[in-house]
Amino acid sequence: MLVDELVAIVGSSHVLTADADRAGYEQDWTGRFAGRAAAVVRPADVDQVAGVLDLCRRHGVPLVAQGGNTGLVGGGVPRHGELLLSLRRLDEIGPVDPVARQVTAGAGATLAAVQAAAGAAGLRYAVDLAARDSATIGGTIATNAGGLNVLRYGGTREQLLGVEAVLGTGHVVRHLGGLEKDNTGYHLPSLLCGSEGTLGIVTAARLRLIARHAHRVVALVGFADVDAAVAAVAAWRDSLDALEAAELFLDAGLRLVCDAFDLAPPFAQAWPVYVLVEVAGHRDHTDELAAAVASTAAGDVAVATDAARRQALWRYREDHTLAVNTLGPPHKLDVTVPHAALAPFLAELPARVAAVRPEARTWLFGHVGDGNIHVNVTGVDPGDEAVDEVVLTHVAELGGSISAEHGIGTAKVRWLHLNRTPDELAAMRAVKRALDPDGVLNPQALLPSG
Ligand code: 2HG
Ligand code: ZN
Repeated sequence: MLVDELVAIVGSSHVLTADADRAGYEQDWTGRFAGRAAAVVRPADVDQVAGVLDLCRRHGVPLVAQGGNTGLVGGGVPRHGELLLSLRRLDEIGPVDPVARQVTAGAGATLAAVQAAAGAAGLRYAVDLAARDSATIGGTIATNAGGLNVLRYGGTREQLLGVEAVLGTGHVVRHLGGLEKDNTGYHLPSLLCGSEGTLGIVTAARLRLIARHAHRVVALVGFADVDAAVAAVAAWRDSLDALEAAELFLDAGLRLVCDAFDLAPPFAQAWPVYVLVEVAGHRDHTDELAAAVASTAAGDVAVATDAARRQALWRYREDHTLAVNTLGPPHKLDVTVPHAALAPFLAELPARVAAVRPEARTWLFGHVGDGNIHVNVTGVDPGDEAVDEVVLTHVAELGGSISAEHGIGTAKVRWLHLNRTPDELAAMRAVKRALDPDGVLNPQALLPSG
């Protein structure tokens, strides 16, 4: 009956019920989180999304929204038999307004497609991340995705001038005028951004674009230890106004990437810690970057200005996710650590993990410029949460965040209380009840039941 009603809304070719058709939507990219969807439905526009949501409310059917299925916290797959609503068909990108520097993109447009549209108009979209070819605008809004350039431009929320969304109440809100200054009440885009599909389903967004810089330089720098690397990044954050990214990885991760993808290592000598730093501007910042690197305790340095060589250096960092997954589904603990605690955190964490699971391997990499470390742990069963408990508790004790940029999803619900007070959780539940009164929107994600 549900399927018949879905077919009436979106047409039979967009309601997937056969196992083979549904499989790609039912399991997350890492292989850690999976479920069996009631069905997969692929609406074409906001009216069809509203129709599906209305159906879910009438029948009390829970619903999980999905974009490119690149989420890493089990928030976009039907782990509890929900209806899976894929937004990928809503992939239209409107004309770029080069004067206001804005574009309207459908929820299903990929980050790469938005970047290409912005690029064709001589502009750029500030949010960039390794999964750019699959990750969608809707998914990045749902999770308030961060990525590589947060230290200069902020995360997704900072780029969001307006959204179109179907709320759990059934109301369609649409505020896509793109006025930079617009203090006319509650800022629903900010509320929906990071709400992980629990309050409404974003169907389109008005995005701020930024200037495309003519000069871009990447340096990969080896360091003898994490103290030296973290101190160097702090110095660069102060001295380099054109700093776009500061990424860290360790020697073991580099070797894993080189082995997995048959890459030559960057230097003849191995260094315990590597930092990749990128600057970009309307003028050439190469000399400034070289001077900034020389003034730290840097070891070997590789500098790249042309696109191919820059990309080759980035691969050592960006391919960590793919390389780690060759070892089996990892536990992904995406955390922020206060800058002052970063060096001891990185140095001591593997031992803390080994104390509870000696067979585990800990991989540390991430956006060190904004304190965001991607703790990946392999060699532990997907359902064994002992390591998650140790790492997240430790991060909270340090004053850090248990989710820097991936969200809470279903994976971290039981630890949300480490970062949020009972009063904050009560306020969030009140918002949830107001905007999703029937409790159909991603009910297992984000908020612990109160
Ligand atoms: C990245 O920064 C992504 O590459 C994925 O956020 C991180 O694989 C991860 O843990
Ligand atoms: Zn990341």
